[in-house]
Amino acid sequence: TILMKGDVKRQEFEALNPLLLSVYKKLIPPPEEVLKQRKFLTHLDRLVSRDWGGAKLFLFGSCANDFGVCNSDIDVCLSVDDEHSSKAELVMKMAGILRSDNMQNIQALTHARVPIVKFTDPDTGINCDICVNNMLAVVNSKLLHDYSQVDPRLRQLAFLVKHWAKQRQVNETYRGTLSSYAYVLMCIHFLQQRRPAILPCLQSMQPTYEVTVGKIKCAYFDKVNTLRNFGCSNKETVGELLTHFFDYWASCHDYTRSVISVRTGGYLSKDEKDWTRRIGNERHLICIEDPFEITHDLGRVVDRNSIRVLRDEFKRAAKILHQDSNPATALFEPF
Ligand code: 3AT
Ligand code: MG
Repeated sequence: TILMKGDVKRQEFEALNPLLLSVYKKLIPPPEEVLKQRKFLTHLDRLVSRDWGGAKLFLFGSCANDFGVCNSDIDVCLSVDDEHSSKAELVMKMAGILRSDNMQNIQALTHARVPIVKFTDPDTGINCDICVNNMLAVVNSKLLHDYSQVDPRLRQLAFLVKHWAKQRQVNETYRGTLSSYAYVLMCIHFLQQRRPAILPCLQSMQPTYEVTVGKIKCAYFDKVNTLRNFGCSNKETVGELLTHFFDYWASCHDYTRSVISVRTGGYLSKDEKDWTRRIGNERHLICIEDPFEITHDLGRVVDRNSIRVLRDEFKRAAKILHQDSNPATALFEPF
């Protein structure tokens, strides 16, 4: 038989895919960890309802969005109706409640852009961050969670990308690289672009879920259990997808003109977003539109130096996946 170019490609991925899937499986939190988290959250919920009438807790971030690997921190949002207190004051009050309950390493970061209180639960060893009235993060976590229910390849791809980013130290917003949230959006966008598409654009479908947070209306189709077969005509494996993901960011993305947009399921131009020049510290060197806060570019933390680091890491990853004899090891090698 004559081996076609496509067949050679397929064979390349046939060896790669099981290796990557085994890395993925090791990253999934085991059931006892999930139980431990639940126990901790039940305790925290009781504490707040006992000591702070009217306050409510919401889970967000990787614990709520289905993209949490082992030993992730827990992100919690405290929702409280109090026009007279600043977020910093509310964070201080929460810190007081935690202190009275003997939580450990309590740090109230009241001057941060988003004030939070960080602490450790001595019973479970869980690290937790609590912020105040940040319901947009709760809603965007639900959006990510709903996307993850459409096709299992999203969670596989995102776990591997997050793991790669942590190992290679390009998941540090304070050093100018991207947040986990940004990486998951990059994965969703990428799967929306495959042909046939693996993910739909939930925000351009008839909304079944609508909430307003401040001035922002969040609406999308969330009956995702009806979409379980959406991507099934595309047979690509996570090995192929991860390779093409890095190919895309290494050599196909138009960094000069393009904005990726999960909200529209496609691309926008920097011109139409007015993201063409540096304003203050926002340089827009890689543009990722937030799905709800659409004036918000998740790439704004990236600077002249870190864009080079990022693009070099994308190229390194792509090269390894195409050429290395032991790609799964080289790809995740600590920086
Ligand atoms: P880790 O597993 O902790 O790395 P994560 O999913 O918890 O990943 P982050 O720690 O980056 O993600 O952020 C926690 C949540 O905060 C995710 C998202 O709901 C919200 N969030 C983070 N960064 C932004 C941002 N720039 N704009 C809006 N929401 C954000
Ligand atoms: Mg987190």
